[in-house]
Amino acid sequence: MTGEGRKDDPLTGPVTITASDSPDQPTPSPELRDLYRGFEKELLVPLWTEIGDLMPLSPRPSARPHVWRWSSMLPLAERAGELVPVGRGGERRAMALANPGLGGAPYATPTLWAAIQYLRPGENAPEHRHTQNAFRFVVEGEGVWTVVDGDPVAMRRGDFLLTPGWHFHGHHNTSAEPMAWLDGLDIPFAHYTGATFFEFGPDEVSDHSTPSRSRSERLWAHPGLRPVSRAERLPSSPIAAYRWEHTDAALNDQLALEDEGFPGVVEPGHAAVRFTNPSTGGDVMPTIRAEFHRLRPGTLTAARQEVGSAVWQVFSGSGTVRVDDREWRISHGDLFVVPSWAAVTIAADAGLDLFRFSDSPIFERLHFDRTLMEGQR
Ligand code: GTQ
Ligand code: FE2
Repeated sequence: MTGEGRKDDPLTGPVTITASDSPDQPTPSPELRDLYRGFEKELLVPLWTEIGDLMPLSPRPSARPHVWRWSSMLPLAERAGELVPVGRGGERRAMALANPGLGGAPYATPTLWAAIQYLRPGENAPEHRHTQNAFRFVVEGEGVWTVVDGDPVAMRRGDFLLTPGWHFHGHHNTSAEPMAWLDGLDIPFAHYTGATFFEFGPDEVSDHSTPSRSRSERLWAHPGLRPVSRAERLPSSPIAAYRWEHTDAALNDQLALEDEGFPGVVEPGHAAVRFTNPSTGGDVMPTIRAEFHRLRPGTLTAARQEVGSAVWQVFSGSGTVRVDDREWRISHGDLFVVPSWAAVTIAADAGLDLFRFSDSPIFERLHFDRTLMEGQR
């Protein structure tokens, strides 16, 4: 809505409903002005003044393409480690990406939260559980165990770890080094839709043991195998940790097969895997899709548009990313946001590994999903 700005009294103040840029607006008249004043008094908004914003020909999201530099975020996280305790109340020393198009809210996109979390040696982030689905991705370091419903899960470089909604979780750093990692959650989606519940758990994580594999992995993380005793379709993946060695090997094999003349890659020089829920074959959690992409040296991906938003993090290598009319050089740890329907292309220098997460499962479930690949217009 454009116009004069709302004054306190809807009866005597200026009419703020204006014809804006939509065609076929009625001719201004004192009667029309009274009609619009009546709408305002009754908290009604006529569609004919709003249609351009509400029903554009293609998505016009408020979120903007943006990049956050790991080299800028990490020193701030370290400083927060010195100045800000972690414990009950704040719960986590997590610093969220605030998309410049979302009015200062701590949201990377309208649906997704992305944050750098920081835990110093010996520190303990208390247990809690919430409706929101969460994951961790480890771009560097190790030494923290996240305890998910009593199951201690080691966090190491390259690992992708799950904390699906309503599972208790706390983190503790048993090593001599601080550790920083990426958190991804559906906090904005849950917040807007009024779907959030939260419960405190013990102040100390329930189990301080440090096994290299979690119980969940021992039960569920064997390729192509599921325990026969567990036949149900679970809403979220029961695998608490997807280990880097498996992700790396899968990507290496895709590229090796391409060399041998077999199909399997997304496009020439572009291998990718999606993390899945072994009980369904679908996405790891109801609201979040997660993938890992590997580009050979010199690969340029075809432009791709998709309904729904995504956040990418560079794991290793360097390159250039273009999102609509924005372009950035990217390297280790850098995060960038691709808003809904923005066209993204990525070019690798001497190879590029990227982690990506998105809200696609929401849109697919609602049949709002749509994609467009360059050359298929
Ligand atoms: O680690 O439990 O970045 O609850 C935001 C909310 C991390 C967590 C975040 C959380 C957590
Ligand atoms: Fe949490």
